[in-house]
Amino acid sequence: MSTDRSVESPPETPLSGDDGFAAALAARDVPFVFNLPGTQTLSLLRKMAENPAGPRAIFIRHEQAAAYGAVGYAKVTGSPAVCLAVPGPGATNMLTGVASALADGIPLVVATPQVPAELLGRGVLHDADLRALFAPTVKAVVEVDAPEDLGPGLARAIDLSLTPRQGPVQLLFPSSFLVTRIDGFELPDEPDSVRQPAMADLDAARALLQTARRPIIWAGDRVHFAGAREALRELAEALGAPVVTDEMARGVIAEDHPLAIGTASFRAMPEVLAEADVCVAVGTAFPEWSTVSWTMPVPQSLVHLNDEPGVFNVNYPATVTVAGDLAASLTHLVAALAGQGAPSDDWGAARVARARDSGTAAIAADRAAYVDADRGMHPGDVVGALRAALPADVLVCTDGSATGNWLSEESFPVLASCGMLQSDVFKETGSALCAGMGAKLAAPEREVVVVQGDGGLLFQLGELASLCHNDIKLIVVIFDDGFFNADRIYQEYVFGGRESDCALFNPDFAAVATAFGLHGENVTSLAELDASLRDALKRNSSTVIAAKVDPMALPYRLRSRIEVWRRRTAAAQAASTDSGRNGARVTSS
Ligand SMILES: Cc1ncc(C[n+]2csc(CCOP(=O)(O)OP(=O)(O)O)c2C)c(N)n1
Ligand SMILES: [Mg+2]
Repeated sequence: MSTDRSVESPPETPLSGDDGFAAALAARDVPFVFNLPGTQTLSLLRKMAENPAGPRAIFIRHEQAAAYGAVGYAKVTGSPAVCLAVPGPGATNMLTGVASALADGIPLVVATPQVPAELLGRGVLHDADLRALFAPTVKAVVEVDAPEDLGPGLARAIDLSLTPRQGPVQLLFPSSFLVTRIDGFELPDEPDSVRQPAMADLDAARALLQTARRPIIWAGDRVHFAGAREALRELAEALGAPVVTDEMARGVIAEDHPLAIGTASFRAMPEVLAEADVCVAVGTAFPEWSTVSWTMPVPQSLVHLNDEPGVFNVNYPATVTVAGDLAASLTHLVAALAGQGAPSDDWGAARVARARDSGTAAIAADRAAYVDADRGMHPGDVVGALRAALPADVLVCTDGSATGNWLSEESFPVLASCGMLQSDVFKETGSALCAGMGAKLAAPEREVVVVQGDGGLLFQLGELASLCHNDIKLIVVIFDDGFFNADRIYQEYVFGGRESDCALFNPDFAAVATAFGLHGENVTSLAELDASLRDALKRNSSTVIAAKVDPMALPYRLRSRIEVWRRRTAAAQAASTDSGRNGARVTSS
């Protein structure tokens, strides 16, 4: 504890718990509290409004958007924001975003004011056991037992969210603490959480890499959070190694760099991985989607560098592991391996160029074989039109949808850090608009474009109001295909079912946007789309563009998923015949 962080109550303006809360936000540079107001939180909101230069309350229209907004903010900055709601239903509405953050390892603080302890379980308004409800969705709970500990508790929760493995932390406190008078409080010092890599591990990594003839690098999103993007590029260049990235890490190397080969959903990837002899995995946990359900042939000689060592040996066994700061590890290896270059002539940039050519040829062959029944624009062309019109450093947010899969095609190379925000594990439909708000607040200087499905937009349609309310400019591009199309695709290819099971009743999207006071357009041709995008870029306020697309085209990435679902369905069907009757059990009551 340091004394200069202590605050005492001046007699003329007594302090209360919310002063501690606001002071902790300011001390830890947490600029945003995503919230939907309620009786229990109003005093804090007033306190924050009194200091316009301090942390800002972002007013959203459904608490789920508060959590998604904090996730979007953290995915760009690597730092936590706070999401806050009233006890009971407000808190439970945040659960999905918090659970998604845990799965993806994204830091945030979920502040859950609680009804008084003595009234819990008696049917008081908003009665719910928030500790139990959040327990499996957070990495830690900071429970505050005294009002003067509210600020220090929040500071502790913020710090904990950033320790490995990063994730959401719950701040649980009686709501009355926000208004309770206190004499003062003392914020803890920020811990120094950076761990340096061990020299012996780095030596082992270097020795293995010196034997490599066809090294490959597999990079995850920790590279971005660790500020190790430049060092990653330098290692790739020192080794002449192609770089594959996780879905969530797209942009940690610009995908037009001669050594950037894209994600595992690019067509040439399995072939290139199979040819590689040593893999350097940097800041990845090898999640399922990014490895196409762990079918990617990652070389058995695997050097795994990570600042979150809990992920070692979980999905692919490593020959050498190096725990600790990624920038330090990479910089050390760059120096140790300088000049090694690609030992094999047909590797490095030459191999990446061949992979790109074969990807382009495969896309062209797919398109030539495709029967265009004039059902709308081909989604692949829409993705190409987006890439052509949007700036190189655009920040795209997408979510669980066939639409998101189209963005994983080679036709949308991601050129800048955080260029494609999405969730890797939850893949929750409907989060993109809300994550986009957080992303724009994190990077106001960049264009943020939300690309989501027609079904997904209606999950959080009310957040269009939040764009106006908080003066946030987004460009929202809707793939209007008339379906929950990812589901329609599985229905057609896995179950042979009726497409009407997944058909949508859609509003007139342009009219909806206009009704919210935004600019809205429905477009049916690539020329219209291009013109709309260029106008939207010039506008200072948000635009919604609904692009009519053909639902029957199949994104490449979903083809491999269809195979996975077919296998899992067959296994489940076989299991049910084998298992006979073993009944159902009551496991809690
Ligand atoms: C919260 C949530 N509910 C349900 C799903 C299952 N799901 C996966 S894709 C999808 C369809 C999304 O439809 P739309 O937003 O129109 O995108 P499209 O697939 O049509 O491109 C659904 C419902 C999910 N991923 N997340
Ligand atoms: Mg759809």
